[in-house]
Amino acid sequence: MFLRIGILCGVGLLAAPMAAFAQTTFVVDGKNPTTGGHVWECNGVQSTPAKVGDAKRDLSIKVKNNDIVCFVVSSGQHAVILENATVEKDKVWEVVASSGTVDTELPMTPLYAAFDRTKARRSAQNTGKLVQIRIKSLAPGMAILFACDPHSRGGTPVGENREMLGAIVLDEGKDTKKLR
Ligand SMILES: [Cu+2]
Repeated sequence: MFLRIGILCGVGLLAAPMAAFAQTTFVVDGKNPTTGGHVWECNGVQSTPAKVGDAKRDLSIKVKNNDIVCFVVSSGQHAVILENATVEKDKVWEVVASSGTVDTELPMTPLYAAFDRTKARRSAQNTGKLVQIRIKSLAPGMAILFACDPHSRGGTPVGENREMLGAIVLDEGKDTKKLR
């Protein structure tokens, strides 16, 4: 009897990805690796030092519209910064209800001078589950830039060669809406 239930569950799992409006959840994990430093990691890929405001980043997460990006912290303390939050929120992406917030302005200190303070907003939390966003209308060539408070601030010059910078870009190969 238990075996039969197992088989039925298996069939259900196989059928799910075939749904017309399949939705994938990407977990972006803030952590302090044992090798040192601080990273965001998604599907085994870790962020490497990059430039605030520049979309050229090794951690480039390919999503399709309707997917969920879930920012969490498994070690250390890291708040996610959405670098262009005020212009993207509710247009390019939206916060999943009751999943957290990304409304906090960055501190008015020179450490954050590389960010556009009129656009950048950070999550309320810096440990555990931070916030989830649903991708609404990401277009080819666009990038949702994200960073960490505090590990993306500072630098010499400020904003250069910073840790925990990533991008969310459109997976054009998977976005069936674009192919039709
Ligand atoms: Cu961090």
